[in-house]
Amino acid sequence: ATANIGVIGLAVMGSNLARNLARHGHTVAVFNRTHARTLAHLEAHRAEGAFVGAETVEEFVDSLIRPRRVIIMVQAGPGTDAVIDQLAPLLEEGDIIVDGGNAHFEDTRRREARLREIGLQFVGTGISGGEVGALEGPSIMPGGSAESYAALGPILESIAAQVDGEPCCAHLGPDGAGHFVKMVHNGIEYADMQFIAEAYDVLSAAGLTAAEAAEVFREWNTGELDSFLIEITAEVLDQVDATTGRPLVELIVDAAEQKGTGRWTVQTALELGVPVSTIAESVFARSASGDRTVREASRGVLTGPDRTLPAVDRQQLVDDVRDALWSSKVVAYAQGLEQIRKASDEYHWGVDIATVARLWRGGCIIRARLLKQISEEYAVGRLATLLVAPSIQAGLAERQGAWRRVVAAAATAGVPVPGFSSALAYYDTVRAERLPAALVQGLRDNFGAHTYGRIDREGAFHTLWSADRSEVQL
Ligand code: NBP
Repeated sequence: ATANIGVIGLAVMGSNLARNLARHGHTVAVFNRTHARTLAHLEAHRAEGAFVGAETVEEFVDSLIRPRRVIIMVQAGPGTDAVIDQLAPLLEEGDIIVDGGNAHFEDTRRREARLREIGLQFVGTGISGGEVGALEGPSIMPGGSAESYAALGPILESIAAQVDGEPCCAHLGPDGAGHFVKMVHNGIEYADMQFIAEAYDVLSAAGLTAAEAAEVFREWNTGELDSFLIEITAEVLDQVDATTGRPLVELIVDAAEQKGTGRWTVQTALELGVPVSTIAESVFARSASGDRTVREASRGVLTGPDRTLPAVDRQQLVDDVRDALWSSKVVAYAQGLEQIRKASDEYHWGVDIATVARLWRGGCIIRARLLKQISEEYAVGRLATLLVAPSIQAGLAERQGAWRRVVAAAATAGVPVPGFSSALAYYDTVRAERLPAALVQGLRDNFGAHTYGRIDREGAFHTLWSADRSEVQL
């Protein structure tokens, strides 16, 4: 046996991850269900490092030195279970199976528990950065036991993205912690993209062409909004269709698709009782965009303003939209990180939020300059919410006038900004002295005798609504 790590599944992600490992001096055993893919991988990339190709799982396992470390990069779901079922009987106590696919954290918890029973370590790991990241340095979010991380961490850290000399890879907590963090990463990615799309929509309504909007995003990318998604937004907006000469973005069907990790984030948040309203709005915005029947029935029938923004100074509008984008983004991070904190408490994972933000600074799709600031704020101490971290709170105070102007102008002009407005509504909700939830409680007591608390007395109270309307204490 010569290989210190193995990769099963050589589609784009697995192949690139194996190449990244080999380029960093690791001897990588490679196996794919369809052998032709293994041969193609070896043929194309043999010169990049040391690969040991295997035709059978048995051969693959035999080529690994102990403790064996196997990264599974196959289609998430039944594919992962099929590979585990083949692999597990051939492994020995202390060997480590890593699942680098986009698994649901509950599946990871189930697999970890089952494999632990037979003495195997199972590490559910989030890997973000797409195919380029897998090759050049992804953000890696491993769960699993601390013991498995001791044997695996140095290898993963060697291939992860590096920011300020630190790898974007660290142990996050036991069993499903890594995949949970990756899931929320994707949820925040949905929100980030929705905010960017709304920013573009408002700029378009103000008369900017796609090329002019691209220039605005390029400019934003040199400042506080500096991030991968803003960078590629400029690239997409700048793309001109070769046949028509029109901006490509105007020719793309306006129905956003999804693979499901955003939905998982929202479903899980509902169960944990964490309001991730910006992420939910982003998932719903995609669904609404794809609802052809409702859109066709409504277009031209439901009346409203024609997207004409009130005449404003163009530079002022661009700056306002930038501030609305920054503020909304901060709210999405606050909500997503709060979801991770709640799950960590619920499952006793002990996830360090500063570490999560640190791992996201490089390699992944949501990498952004802002994450350094967020990580530093969480490193100072436990925050009830990111929004009250001193530098963030000050940033929001400074930008909220612009944020409100954008939401108000968009509403007046009939430009939908569900992300910006739900972020602002959340901000105003959490800072409110009093909320109309008091009336909701009154209504619940009226029709269902659900009782309410009082601000001036301890205990649960009920008004006898259908009798003499006196109040009883329960
Ligand atoms: P795919 O998700 O397209 O999966 C293809 C691979 O799965 C092939 O190697 C295929 O083998 C293998 N496979 C399947 Br399908 N069913 C199998 C089974 N029952 N037994 C064994 N192997 C099976 O590949 P990918 O796009 O490279 O993604 C791999 C993982 O990484 C996924 O979980 C994905 O969610 C995750 N991920 C992807 C990205 C991305 O940008 N693409 C980013 C982050 C995470 P075959 O060649 O024999 O058909």
